[in-house]
Amino acid sequence: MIETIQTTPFEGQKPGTSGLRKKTRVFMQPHYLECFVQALFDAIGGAAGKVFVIGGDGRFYNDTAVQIILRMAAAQGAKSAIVGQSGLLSTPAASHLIRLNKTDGGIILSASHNPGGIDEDFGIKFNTPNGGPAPETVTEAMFAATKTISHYKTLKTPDIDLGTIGSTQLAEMSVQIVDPVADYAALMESLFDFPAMRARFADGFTMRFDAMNAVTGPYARDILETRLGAAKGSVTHGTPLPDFGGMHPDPNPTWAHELMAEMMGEAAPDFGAASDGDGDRNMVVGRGVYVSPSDSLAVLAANAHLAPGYSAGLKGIARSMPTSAAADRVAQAMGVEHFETPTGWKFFGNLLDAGRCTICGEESFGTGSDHVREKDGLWAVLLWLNILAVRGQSVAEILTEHWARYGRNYYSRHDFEAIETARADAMMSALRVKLPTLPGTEFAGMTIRAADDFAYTDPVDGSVSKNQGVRIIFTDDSRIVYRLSGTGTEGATLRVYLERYLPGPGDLHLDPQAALAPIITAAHALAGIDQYTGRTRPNVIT
Ligand code: VG1
Ligand code: CO
Repeated sequence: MIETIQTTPFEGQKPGTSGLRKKTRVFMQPHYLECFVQALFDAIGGAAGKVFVIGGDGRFYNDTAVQIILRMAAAQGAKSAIVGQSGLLSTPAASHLIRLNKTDGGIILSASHNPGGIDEDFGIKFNTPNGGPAPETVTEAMFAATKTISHYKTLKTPDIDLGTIGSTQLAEMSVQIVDPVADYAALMESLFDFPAMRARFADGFTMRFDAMNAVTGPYARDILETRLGAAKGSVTHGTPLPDFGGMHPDPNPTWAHELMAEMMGEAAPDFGAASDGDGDRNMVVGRGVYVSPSDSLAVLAANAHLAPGYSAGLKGIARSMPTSAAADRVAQAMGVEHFETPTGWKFFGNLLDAGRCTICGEESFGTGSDHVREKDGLWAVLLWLNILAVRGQSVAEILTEHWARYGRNYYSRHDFEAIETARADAMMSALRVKLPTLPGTEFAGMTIRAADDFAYTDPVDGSVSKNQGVRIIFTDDSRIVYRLSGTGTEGATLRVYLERYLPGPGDLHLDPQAALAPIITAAHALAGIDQYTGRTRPNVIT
């Protein structure tokens, strides 16, 4: 029986860099999730007759939210829903199912790399029929709808069983519960040289994959251990838990410290990797060597032709603005286009759909290709494994050869988390006001060539996105970028992105923090970080 529930709008239901993220208890308030879901359906022209993919990363409230969304979809007259078993789907697997089944989009429950649990974070995002994150026009329409909402529609029915694969019915809507892994694993087999990788594992190649108790565990076990023959136990923290077992599922050296310690230790395996809450991020580590995400993107792009799915070469390479220019050098050498987009995967969608680029990446441990419309953590790990299997070299050797050929873009991101929003805003405003006066001035012995607030005009549809981060570029192309995070749920997070290019042949193996020291000094002085935020040091360095 369809029910219409009267409600009033909630403040602040504004999607950020990737969906709406709030504290879990905020989402648990009566009508809160329902209001956003109704606004979402209204913003896309209703759900009647449509087919949606629904699933999430298994964090606390995932199962309840899936049931709420299913009831609401059925009440709006949706035709059917494709749901991952137990409500689980990684973000890239959801993107694939949306495309494979030619659906009208999907709803993914995740706060991605943010911690999970009743006192941590929850989130919801909508992906369009191309499988990619909703573009800004759509998220703006959703936000507008949340401000005027007066009622929502749902069903008065008990929960359905999400644990059994097969078809079931929710009022007039059919629900298909599917294996979350099968179709995704088949897609990976179609792209990569599984026999070569299997042979390398059979030869004694060792790896560790830290799933951080998040959604990738079942995918990694099936693909790495079962299909490729990595030793049992290669996947650690492989069972998705509602609170991620207390881990912060952000695959970077700070939060994936167990993996880092093993990879830097004496008995390190050949290869290490970790992924985030919803499985779209990856961190890659060789024995004794950390691979920065910007370098990973460049190496993957330069070697992608070694995998069957990319043997025809790349159409182009895209990176987010704060990501280092290492990938641009690869594109230039290949003679293909390269693009610089604002932060957030949604900006790659048009380029991928238009066939202008094949591989994309962000400095925040995100890499992916035109196989789906999301970044894809396991995909990146498999492409690395494919390259390692074909080249028969170590991660360190591959990096060394890469830098010798292209030079090295030393790179680091410094995060200042949970600072007071008012102070962060004041710092950014003061910086923006100063921008026109900066070119020609000197900081820490370096001269500024250009200073601006990044604006992007989408080359496919002409849409313009402004205020995407402050860029300070020096005469030697070294760079500082300042941005405030759009995924946090507490206070503000200041991200400072630092880059310096050294062409080689010398100085290709410096400690990045040492190589970047003058840029770091300039970054603090220029923006007055210490004065505004009260912090002299970042709390996460990647
Ligand atoms: C961060 C990253 C950005 C990424 C986004 C979503 O956004 O910087 O590159 O696309 O998270 O990733 P922000 O606004 O906090 O800098 V995920 O894996 O958390 O969905
Ligand atoms: Co994620």
